[in-house]
Amino acid sequence: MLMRTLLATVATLLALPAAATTTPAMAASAYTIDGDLADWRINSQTYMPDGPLKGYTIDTDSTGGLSQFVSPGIGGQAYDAEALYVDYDASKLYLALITGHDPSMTNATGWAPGDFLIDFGRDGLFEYGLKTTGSRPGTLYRIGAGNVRLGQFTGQMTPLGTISPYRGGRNAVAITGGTLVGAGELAISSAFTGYGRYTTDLHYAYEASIDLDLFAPEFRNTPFDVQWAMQCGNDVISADPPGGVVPEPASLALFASALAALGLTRRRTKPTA
Ligand SMILES: [Ca+2]
Ligand SMILES: [Ca+2]
Ligand SMILES: [Ca+2]
Repeated sequence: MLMRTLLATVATLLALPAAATTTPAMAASAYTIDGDLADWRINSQTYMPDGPLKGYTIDTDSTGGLSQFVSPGIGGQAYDAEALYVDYDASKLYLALITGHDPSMTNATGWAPGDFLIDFGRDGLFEYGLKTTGSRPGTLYRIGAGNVRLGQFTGQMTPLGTISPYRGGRNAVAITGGTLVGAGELAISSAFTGYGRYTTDLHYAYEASIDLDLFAPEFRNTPFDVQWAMQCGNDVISADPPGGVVPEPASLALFASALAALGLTRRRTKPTA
């Protein structure tokens, strides 16, 4: 997907200078988890954030009806994941998602929304998930390989360029089990218009925060990805902020320059058609 790759690359080029100038004092950020993404300072036309977020991915802005390709499946605007944003400060991890997928859908009426999944180590296996639906939305689960629902598409790639380690190379899309760790915050907006290339298309925003203390100490300072998809897996979006949660303040500047030196860039899961 040339456009998809280009968009991700542009995002990286614009984000890296900002990261390089990030200081520990600037790392503190606060978001109000209310489903209103005004505090993320996102350009409504381009989805670009106007600030040094830790990571984000802007996906292809599809439109139209269910026969339109959104990669790896079809589904048009109703199954379009537009952008995923990740930030953190000294105490919390923050997530924001914009999608054309109606959060009120269920697997009986179409496909339910998936959960936010977090892959520490960027090996394709998710260690945590934040529920978006069901009886406990906004709660964090520690999950293993057997605790996820898989999407419909096989042979999907991980951010490292290998096939997804889940059965059939499928994308993980939602939590089916695991151990309840604690409560995060989650807010989902009602439908809104005015975003993206197709300003009359309906969008929905998810906003979440997770207390960093809920993650096991072994994952501190470990690179991680965040992924979301609706439960069919028709459109998958993934963002990988450089570095791990709870960076040590003194290491931040070094960390940014080391990233530049290594040529590390943000990559997204790039499903094959
Ligand atoms: Ca907000
Ligand atoms: Ca769209
Ligand atoms: Ca992992």
